[in-house]
Parts: sequence; structure tokens; C-alpha cells
Amino acid sequence: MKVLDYIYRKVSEGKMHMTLIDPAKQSPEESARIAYEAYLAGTDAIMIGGSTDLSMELVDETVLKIKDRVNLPTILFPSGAHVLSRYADALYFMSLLNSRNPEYLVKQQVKGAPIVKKFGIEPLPMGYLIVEPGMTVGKVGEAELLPRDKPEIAAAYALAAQYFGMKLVYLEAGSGAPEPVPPSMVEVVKKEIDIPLIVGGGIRTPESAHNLARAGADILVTGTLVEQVSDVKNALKDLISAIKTL
Ligand code: 1GP
Repeated sequence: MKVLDYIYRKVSEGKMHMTLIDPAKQSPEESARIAYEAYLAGTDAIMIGGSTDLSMELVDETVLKIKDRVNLPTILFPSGAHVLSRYADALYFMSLLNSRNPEYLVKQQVKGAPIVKKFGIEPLPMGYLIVEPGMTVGKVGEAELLPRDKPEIAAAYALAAQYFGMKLVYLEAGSGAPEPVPPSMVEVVKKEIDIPLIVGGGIRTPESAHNLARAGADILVTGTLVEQVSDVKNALKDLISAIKTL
């Protein structure tokens, strides 16, 4: 089954959880172990990406090791066209819509598109929106950060993504953000759009995941959490059950 069909089907049945793995943070074997524990905890897909200075070899090896251990979709979350792995099932073909720099709006995508076609990776068209505080990705992506207290601005961006024909919207507070995107913003954005809403950045507790899911997030992403705990399975189990029971 195509990954986009899988996501749309899952979202029609309930909330989804995705685990983000940054290949730069540990060895490919360790990344595969984390993915396996996340799978046991009930995660629905593995996202691979993060750091800007990744090598293609490391991404390739990480994807392959993960695929050896878990039978879940592997989705690249690329920082640019230089890290596309031919072994991934899909990638977020994303535009950072609130960037000031055309490089992140369209130029990296132009570089990447022929590679995506050649490798036969499924592109998942996605509007990527960075909300305050934005952390590293906000700085690197030269984002005009979306103000936390002006949800209507985020909602207008999300609707523009939908009208462009994008199939997903990602509201990002930035990896390691002290607080996730406010649930009140998620609620306003979700009301405005019909496509699935992904929320990530700073989600570390079952309670905050629950609140975001209840506010309307369809897909919750956690990355830092799995790097920080020794027992990935149990930490994620609690968080995933807090969103799946909605
Ligand atoms: C980052 O939204 C993801 O792009 C995950 O953020 O690392 O804070 O979980 P965390």
C-alpha cells in the first residue's frame, strides 16, 4: 500500500504517532533498536531526518538497518536535497512556507525532485510551518516564525497549503522546544483545513500529547524523547496510549 494511503486510512480511524530518528545522534544499529522499541510501543511510522549535516551514506545505512528490524513505513524528513535515501519508502516533499529564503520554499525541492523520481521514493506533498520558538530549524530555515498568540495566521498558512494541493500540514515548534505548539492554535488550524494535521516539537509527556490530539492534531511526532530515555518502549507506550484512547 502507498504510504499516503496508509496515513489517510489511519487518520480516518484515529490518531497516529510517528517516531523521528536523527541518524546523526546514534549509530545505525542503535537507530534500528530505537525504531524497534517504538514499533513495540505502537508507533505507526518511522521518520528519518533532523540534522543538517548528515551524509547520504549514514542516512542510507540507517534506513536499511531500520527496515531490517521493523515493518513500518519509513519516511524521510529531509533537511535538503543532499540526504535523499533510495531505500526509504516515502519522503515528505515539503516546502517551508513561512521561510524568507526561496532555497527552503522551492529551490531544494527543484534539486530533489529528479532524484526522488529516479529513486522511486513516494513523495508526500506537505506544507511545513514553523511556530515560535522554532529552535534550530527555525534559524536554519530562516523562518518568519508564526506567533504563538496569533493562531489565525497559522491557520491561513495551513489553508494556503491545502489550496496548493498539499496533502499534509506540519505545525512545528522546533525539535527540543520547551513547550509544544499551543493546543489552542492546533484547534484553530484544524478547524480551517480538511487535510491531516501533523504536530511536533517539544512533545515529551503523555499529557501534552493528549491535549494536542484532543485539540485536533491527527499525527503526533516525537523525536527528542526517544533519544533521552533508556526505556524507549515504556516511555512511548504511555504517550501513544494517551492519544490512541481519544
Ligand atoms: C522535530 O517535530 C520534531 O522536527 C520532533 O521534535 O525532537 O522535540 O520531539 P522533538
